[in-house]
Amino acid sequence: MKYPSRVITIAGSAAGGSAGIQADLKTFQELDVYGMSVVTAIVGRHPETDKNVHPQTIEAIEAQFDTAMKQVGTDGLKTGMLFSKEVISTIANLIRGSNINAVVVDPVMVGKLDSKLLAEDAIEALKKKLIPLATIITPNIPEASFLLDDRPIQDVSDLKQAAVDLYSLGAKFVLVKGGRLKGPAVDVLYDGETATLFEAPRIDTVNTSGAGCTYSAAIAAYLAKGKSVAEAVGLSKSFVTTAIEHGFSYTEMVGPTYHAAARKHGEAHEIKITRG
Ligand code: PXL
Repeated sequence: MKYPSRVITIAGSAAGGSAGIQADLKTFQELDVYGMSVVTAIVGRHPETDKNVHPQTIEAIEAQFDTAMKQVGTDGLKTGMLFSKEVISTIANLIRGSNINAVVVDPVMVGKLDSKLLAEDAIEALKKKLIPLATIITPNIPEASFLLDDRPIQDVSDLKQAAVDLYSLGAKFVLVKGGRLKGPAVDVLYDGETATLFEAPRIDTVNTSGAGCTYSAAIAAYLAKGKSVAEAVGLSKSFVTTAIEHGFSYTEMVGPTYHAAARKHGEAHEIKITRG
C-alpha cells in the first residue's frame, strides 16, 4: 500500500474552526495528505477578560514537533501564527535540524477579526531566521507591505515589485497575494528570475475567514505530494477560490471559507496563468 504524503502545520488554534490549525487540517484532509499539528498558541477571546491569545510554552511546542517527527516523519511543513520571536527562533532551529524539503512560511500577522497574531518585536526574527529557510513565503498585501517597511501596494505592478524585493529575504519563491486589490484576484509568484501571475475572478463575499491559511496549507500539501512550486500554487489557488465561492456564516460574524467545497460541488476554478 502507498501511504498518503505527510504534512505538519505549525500554527495557532483558531477556536472558531475557520482559520489556523483547524483550517490547515481540514485542507490536508480534503487533499488526502496525512495532517499533523504543532499548536503554538490558542486563539479565542474570553468574554470577560478579553484575553485573545493564549501562547503555548516552548517546551510544549518542541514536544509536539518531536512527537510528530518521531511517530510519523514528514514530507512537508507549513507555518502560520507563530506569535513571538522566541517561538520563531525555536521553529527555525527545529526546521534546520530536520531536513524537510518543502517549507511554506505564511507570515500571518493579523487575523480577519483583528486578533494580533505576531508580536511587534518578532518581525526581525521572522525576516532573519525563518524566511531564509522557506521554500515559499505567502504574504498578503498588508503583510508584504509590513515586511517592506510600510511600502504602499496599490496595483499589480506594485505586487510584482514587492515580490521581487521580498525575494532578497532568502526564500526560494515569493507569492504575494493581491486578493485585497480591486478587480480580479491576482497573485504574483517570483523565483528570482521570472514573475508568474495567477488570476481568479473576484468573488463577492465577506465570508473569507481562513482563506490565507487554507491557501498556504494547500500549497504545503501539493508540495508534499511532489508537485512543483508553480503547479502547487495554481492547484491551491483553484482550491481556495472554490472554498471562498462557497463560504458561509452561521452567525452575523465573518464566516469561514468552505474547505469541502471542491469535493462537494465537484468543481475547481480555472486559474489564468501568465508570465509577467
Ligand atoms: O487567518 C489568520 C489566522 C491564522 N491563525 C490563527 C487565527 C487566524 C485568524 O483569526 O486565529 C490561529
